[in-house]
Amino acid sequence: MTELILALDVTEKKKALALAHDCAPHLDAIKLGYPFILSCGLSMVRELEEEDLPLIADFKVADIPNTNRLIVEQVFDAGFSSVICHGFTGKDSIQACVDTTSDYGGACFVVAEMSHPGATEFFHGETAAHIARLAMECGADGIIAPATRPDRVRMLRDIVKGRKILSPGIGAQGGDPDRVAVLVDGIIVGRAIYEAKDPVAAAMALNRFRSS
Ligand code: O7M
Repeated sequence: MTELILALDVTEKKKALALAHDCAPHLDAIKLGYPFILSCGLSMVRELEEEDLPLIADFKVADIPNTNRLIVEQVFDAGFSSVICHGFTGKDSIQACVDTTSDYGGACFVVAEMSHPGATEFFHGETAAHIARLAMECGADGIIAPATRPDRVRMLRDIVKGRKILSPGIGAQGGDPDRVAVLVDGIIVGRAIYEAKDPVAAAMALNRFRSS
C-alpha cells in the first residue's frame, strides 16, 4: 500500500485547517513543516489531531546529538507521531533522533536524497546511499527519497529493504506518480493538492496510487 501524505505548507491558519479537514478522508497522514508551524504555531498540532491522522514533523532536524534529542522531545510532546531528520550530520546525530523517537514510540525518517535540482550538488551518488545505510544501521523507520528521480529511488530501495521510503516531488516539482508510487511506501504531495482549484478532487485523484 502506498500512502498519500499531504504536505500542508499553508501559512494561513483558517485555510490550512479547512484544507486538512476537507482532504482528511482521502489521506493517510499530514506532514507539517516550518511554513505552517512558524506561521500558525506549534499549538496547531493539537487542533489537527482532531482529523485522526498521523502527523509528521518535517523539521529536517540537523544538529549535534544533544540538540537533536531536545528538538525531537519537543516534537513528540507537541503531539506529532513521526519526525524527519537529516542524515548528513552523521551517525551519532541520526542515532539521537532515532533513540529519542523510540522513547516516545514514534517513527523517524531520514532524508537520504532531496528532490530539487540543486540536491544533486551534495546528495547525489554515493552520499545518498551512505546516508541511507546509516539510517538503517541506526534503526530508522525509513528514508526520504526523490520522486523526481525514480532511478535513484530504485537504487535506494535496495538499501532500505523492509523499511519505508517516503517520496516528495510529485506534481509541482515534476515527479510522475505513475512511475514512483509503485516503488515507495508513501508519496508526499503539497502544491498539487493545496494549490489545486479543488483540493479534495486533487487528493481523490491521487487516491488511485494508494493501492498500487
Ligand atoms: O509537492 P510540493 O512540491 O508542493 O511539496 C513537497 C513537500 O515535500 C514540501 O513540504 C517539501 O519541503 C518536501 N520535500 C521536498 O519537496 N523535497 C525533498 O527532498 C524533501 C522534502 C521533505 O519532505 O523532506 C522531508
